[in-house]
Amino acid sequence: MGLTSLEKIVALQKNTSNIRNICILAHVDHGKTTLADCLIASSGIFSSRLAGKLRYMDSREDEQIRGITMKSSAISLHFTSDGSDYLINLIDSPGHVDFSSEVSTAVRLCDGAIVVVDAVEGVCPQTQAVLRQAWLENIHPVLIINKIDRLILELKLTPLEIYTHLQKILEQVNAVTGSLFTSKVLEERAEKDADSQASFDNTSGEQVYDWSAGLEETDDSHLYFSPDQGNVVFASAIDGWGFSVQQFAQLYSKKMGIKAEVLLKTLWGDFYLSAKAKKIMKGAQLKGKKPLFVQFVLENIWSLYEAVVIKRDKDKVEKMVSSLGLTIAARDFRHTDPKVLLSAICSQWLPLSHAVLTMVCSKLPSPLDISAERVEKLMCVGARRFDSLPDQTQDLKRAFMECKSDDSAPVIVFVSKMFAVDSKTLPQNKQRPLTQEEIAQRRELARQRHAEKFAASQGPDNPEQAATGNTAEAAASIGEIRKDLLSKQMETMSLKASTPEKEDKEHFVAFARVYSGVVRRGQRMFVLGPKYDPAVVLNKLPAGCSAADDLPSIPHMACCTLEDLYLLMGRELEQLQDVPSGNVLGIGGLEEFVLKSATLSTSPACPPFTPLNFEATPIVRVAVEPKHPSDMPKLVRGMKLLNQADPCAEVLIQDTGEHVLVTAGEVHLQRCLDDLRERFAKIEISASEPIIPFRETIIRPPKMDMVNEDMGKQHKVAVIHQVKGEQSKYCEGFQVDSDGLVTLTTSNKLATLGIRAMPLPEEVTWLLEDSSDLIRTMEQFNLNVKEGREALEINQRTLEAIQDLKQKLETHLQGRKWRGAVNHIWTFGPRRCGPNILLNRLEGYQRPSVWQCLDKHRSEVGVYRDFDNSIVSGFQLATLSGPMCEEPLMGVCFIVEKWDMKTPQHFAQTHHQDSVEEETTEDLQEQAEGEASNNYKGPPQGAHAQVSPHSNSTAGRYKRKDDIAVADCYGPFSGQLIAAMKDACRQAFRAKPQRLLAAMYTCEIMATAEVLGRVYGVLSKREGRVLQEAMKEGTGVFIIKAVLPVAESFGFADEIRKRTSGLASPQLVFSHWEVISSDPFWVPTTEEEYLHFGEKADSENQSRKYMNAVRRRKGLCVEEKIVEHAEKQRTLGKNK
Ligand SMILES: Nc1nc2c(ncn2[C@@H]2O[C@H](COP(=O)(O)OP(=O)(O)OP(=O)(O)O)[C@@H](O)[C@H]2O)c(=O)[nH]1
Ligand SMILES: [Mg+2]
Repeated sequence: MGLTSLEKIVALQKNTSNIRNICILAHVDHGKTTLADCLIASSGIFSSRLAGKLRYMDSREDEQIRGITMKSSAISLHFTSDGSDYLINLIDSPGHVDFSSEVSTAVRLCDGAIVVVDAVEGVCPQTQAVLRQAWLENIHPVLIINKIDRLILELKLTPLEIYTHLQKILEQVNAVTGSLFTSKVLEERAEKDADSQASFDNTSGEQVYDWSAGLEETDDSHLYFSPDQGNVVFASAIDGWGFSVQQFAQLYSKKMGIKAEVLLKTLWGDFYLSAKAKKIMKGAQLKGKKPLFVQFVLENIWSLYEAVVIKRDKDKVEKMVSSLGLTIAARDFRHTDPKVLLSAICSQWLPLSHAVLTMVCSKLPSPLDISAERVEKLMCVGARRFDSLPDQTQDLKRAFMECKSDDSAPVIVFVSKMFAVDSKTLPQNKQRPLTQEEIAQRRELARQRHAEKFAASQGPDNPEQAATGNTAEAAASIGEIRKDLLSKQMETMSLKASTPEKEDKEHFVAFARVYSGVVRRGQRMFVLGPKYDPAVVLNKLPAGCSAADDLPSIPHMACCTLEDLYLLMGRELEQLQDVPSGNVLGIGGLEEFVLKSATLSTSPACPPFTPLNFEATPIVRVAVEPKHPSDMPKLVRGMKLLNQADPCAEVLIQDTGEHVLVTAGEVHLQRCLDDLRERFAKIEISASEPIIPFRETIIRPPKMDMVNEDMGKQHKVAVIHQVKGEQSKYCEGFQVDSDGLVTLTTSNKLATLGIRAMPLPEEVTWLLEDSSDLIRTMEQFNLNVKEGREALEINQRTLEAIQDLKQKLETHLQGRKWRGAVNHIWTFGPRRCGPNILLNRLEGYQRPSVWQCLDKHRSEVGVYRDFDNSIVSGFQLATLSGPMCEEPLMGVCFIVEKWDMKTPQHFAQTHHQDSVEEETTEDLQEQAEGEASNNYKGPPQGAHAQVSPHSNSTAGRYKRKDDIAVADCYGPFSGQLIAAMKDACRQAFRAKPQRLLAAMYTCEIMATAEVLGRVYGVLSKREGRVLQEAMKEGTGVFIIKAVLPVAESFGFADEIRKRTSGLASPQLVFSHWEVISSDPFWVPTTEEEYLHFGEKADSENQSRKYMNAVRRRKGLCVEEKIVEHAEKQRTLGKNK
């Protein structure tokens, strides 16, 4: 197929039913980019000989060098199938976990996905991740089992073994899909039940749930991958071949006279050809016969590989080529590398692009087939219900479903990421080759000029010419052409003049898709931020307004002009005038309006799309600074650009003033730093060692000491002793009892707090950690109610999830200590959604429950006590940075057991006997609150003082004198209470055995038996722990699953790769937080311990090492003995 012209692509863009927006997804190195090469080569963009070598979609230099894709990029291809023309908008995505956010940006814009699986490695962690992502976005997948050549050449399997191996891979993939499907059906079923229960709330008696019922009723056969369904292709992208079972069914039906439909159903499966009966029979395995797939398909391919690559049997190859009816160039036959001949034969016999694109066109949906479920999901941000959206917004669902491209349809566009492009690659700045017409025009011009010259040399009074009368005409036309030329020259000049300025500026192109309507160059659109809410805004805007109107400023909404529209062609961009619905496109000129992603629409009723599902947590952070301090402004600008150009990198300025870059992993970090150096900041920069996050927690008192001796009660006493000893250092005026209850009084002695810290059960901590979104929604609801704003409409599914969370907490928090705890939760922290709990155990204080969103009838009552908020804020601050090394807390429950507020009389008696003035607490508080709201600048979440329900009491006004002065000298009361609460929590925390939690990666390493020992060596050196080791059946490859602290992971992948000569390369994925068992404050106390660990005892203490490293980095004091054994040093000196 020849190269498709731009006009043709533009025409194809209008035929929505023949558009396929697809992405290629897989684990790293399973062959996505190689597959993309084959597909691109088939449309004539480059020669098919280069396919697999060029890796066209890996346009960055570092992608080519490292051999991994780092970003998703799109290309539009023209394909003809069964006489119809199709436009395939293909997106290649990266497979490395560090770039999984790029996969999310690709998946959002597509309707279908090609999932590639390596035939040797099978289903890997990222394969599961991408299948889940495709599932979450409701896009249809098809499967390619790639690298089948490796089974033949590397593993040397026989055709029958290959068949069994392929079957296993299919089973694995289908198992992943199956588990996704089951969880969804069960969820839907629960939802339905909840709905029906809600409608019969009072009438229904006891209900018995039959959870399996939903599964049996629902037909799921279409979901699975099966060669006979036509959604599986077997391939070797590197050799350029691939086939679906259909192709062979058609081939053999002609050859053998068996119906193609019959062959299609039996070619894959336990069927064999009975030579006697000349019939296809079932039960090949039982009877020890060759399955049809082996006999008709695999054996052919296998013998081709054998003849060409293994045996290099020229005659046999020639015979095969002629029997297949192929024509192979003589130079391919002569080539020394047999792979060249192989791919020449295979790519003619079973061209991969044909098999894949035919499957894509027939099995994957067009933009018109978008499902209602997907549309509703896209339109409902967070916990909102679709039917709670305004009517105008709900009407837009139709526009999504119709996907119309006429002018009446509202325009809806989603931008999934912004990517930076070199200004030279922009089509408007590129020097284009001249078109045929332009060349003709120039030729004509030259001819005319020549004629003119000739005429001039002949003289004006040439009688011959004057007589013809043509000169005037010719002169006129020459004049016109000249004018034309002049204007063109002017254009180029103006372009040139503007170029230097343009080159300075980084150009961003939005990676986007049109969901409805037609976008045009110069069109005005609304840019809707993720917090935009049409329900709030619509009534403020005039009906039928558009982005071109002069509108009042609305939060989270802006108006932009679409400056340029581009067709994305891999490494190139082509300029377009308009793009109809259903297409993927690039949009220029949005850098001022869109940071990373956004929704654009001509209708203000359009809701922002749900945010992208990012799988990876950015966890690796480094501080960056310019080599030359004067370059700081450039660095700041560069970091801003980097933030915009990367979907998941975060940049921030820490309290210390450091510029911090947060990335998903080591490879991602490297890429970000390279980009910063070479592209965005263009300066030399230095990056700190990665900053490793830790968490602080407490545990139950251990029963054994470090040498495994029973400790009895001695430890408890030691801890309390330690805390008391440190009292004077940290905070005055607190007491701690033998049980760990800390009592602390505010500086002005008006309030006393009693706080106790308790470790949360592990399950509760994980549960809270996983449910942070739910908790945030809940707390948002509570805050709205508290501040008297309109209650948040929470959808049924979220309510269910909250109910479920509550129930789970109740089951995990069992026992005397936790009785009634769930209903007494005060709040969560840090940031009101973290994995720590504040518990209310105050007698006589019933505050509104945190679970009030579950209480439909608002039957529960309760009033907030004054300064409730200060307690919450103090708790938030305490959990945000703990006493060990100012890292956030995790898994800690603080229990408020005492909160006394002294009356002012008492206060006055004790402090100012001579100025006894009567005053109510309320008055004092009222004033303190006033001050608090003016002065105190606490954390943004609700640090402002709570207005007490009875603070506006009509009690008489009293004179305030010294009392207030005393209160004043310690600062506003609410501030004091916050500080006291924070200190009390910290001391309560210290009264318990403290531990650090380390962030852990999981990694899955594939290694052959020879290098297994080395892999284990590296793992144990880096404190890794092997969880599982299994051998992949029939391959001789071991899969090792291990966990490894993030702190030890830097350079791990490289080290493994080096030690195993590149045979094993691990993928590190953040998995969880794990308690480091050693006590950072431990010192040897018993004789055995001295014997065992020595006097200093720091060799073993991993946790102290980590803690001190963090403290040093943060500039906190570190207790360490620096000079030891001074005598020895002296002796050394003497000996010299
Ligand atoms: N033997 C064999 N090797 C293949 C095949 N397809 C790809 N490869 C090789 O596998 C390696 C990875 O291929 P890529 O296409 O870059 O893989 P990818 O999935 O794009 O990798 P990422 O983008 O980094 O996730 C390259 O060295 C390819 O040459 C195949 O069919 N057979
Ligand atoms: Mg790739």
